Amino acid sequence: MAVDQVQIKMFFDADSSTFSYVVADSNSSFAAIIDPVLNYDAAAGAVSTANADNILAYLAANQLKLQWILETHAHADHLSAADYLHRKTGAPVAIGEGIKKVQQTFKLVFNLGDDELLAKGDYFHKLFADNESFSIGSLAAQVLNTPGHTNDSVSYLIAGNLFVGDSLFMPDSGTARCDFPGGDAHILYRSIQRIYQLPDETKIYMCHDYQPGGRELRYQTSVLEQKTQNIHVKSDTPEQEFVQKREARDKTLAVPRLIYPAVQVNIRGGQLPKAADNGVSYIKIPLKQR
Ligand SMILES: N[C@@H](CCC(=O)N[C@@H](CS)C(=O)NCC(=O)O)C(=O)O
Ligand SMILES: [Fe+2]
Repeated sequence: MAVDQVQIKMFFDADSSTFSYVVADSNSSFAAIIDPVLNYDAAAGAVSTANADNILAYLAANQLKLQWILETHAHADHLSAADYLHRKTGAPVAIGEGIKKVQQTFKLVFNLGDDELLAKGDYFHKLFADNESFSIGSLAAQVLNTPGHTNDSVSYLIAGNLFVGDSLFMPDSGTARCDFPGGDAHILYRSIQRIYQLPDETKIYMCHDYQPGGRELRYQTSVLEQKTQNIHVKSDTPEQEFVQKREARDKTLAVPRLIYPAVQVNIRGGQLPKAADNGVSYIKIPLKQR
């Protein structure tokens, strides 16, 4: 299959420094959306859909038919627009089956009843197993489990293009944090070794870029560039050295600004918590007394 059948369009949410993508098969006009962002004004508790509507406008302008809404993981820093896009298009929302573990963890954190969350992959239409194949029109796609940042992190390999979520950042930023519940730097190291087994020319697409030193925004790199230049983990970096670096950096990071709303919505596939009897949906914040 010719790689130039793949059309990749990047969308950037400046508020959370998140990249979303539309990946389309130019032969069939079928497309997938990866990691769409729902706009959220935390102070007002207001969600809106400017980002997602922008993606829908791109699909319409290019006469693309949405076949999949793919999440690389349950994000902790922004809300997902997956459910909004599902309601608009009917396309299924898919994620790695590790979401069950993430749901189990946060079901306890937020004290959710079975009527709110069963933690069995509910709210998602498709749970991918490791190595599972699927297609976007005539494009072959494969799911690689790449946990470590979260339990449910996967990478999507689509015709030589790898969408890694937060398993890797651009080489000058290294990797994502591993200090969320279920995160583990040892496991992330092994996931990255798995990515480094792919052909050097495999293109890698980021989910975030925080523009270290104020440099220009970058969202694409390659396996070779990562193996030779990643500041946390090159091809010959020992596991222990990576783990030490990663855990030391994690100690310096603040809790993401939107972690509570993001996780509560994203473990439900982007649906807001079920409305209370007054018709209003609420986000919970577990309080700690220090
Ligand atoms: N300041 C951002 C941080 C977001 C964040 O923690 N991002 C995760 C990925 S979900 C990460 O790995 N960050 C690494 C870093 O900031 O070095 C926020 O509050 O939203
Ligand atoms: Fe993340």
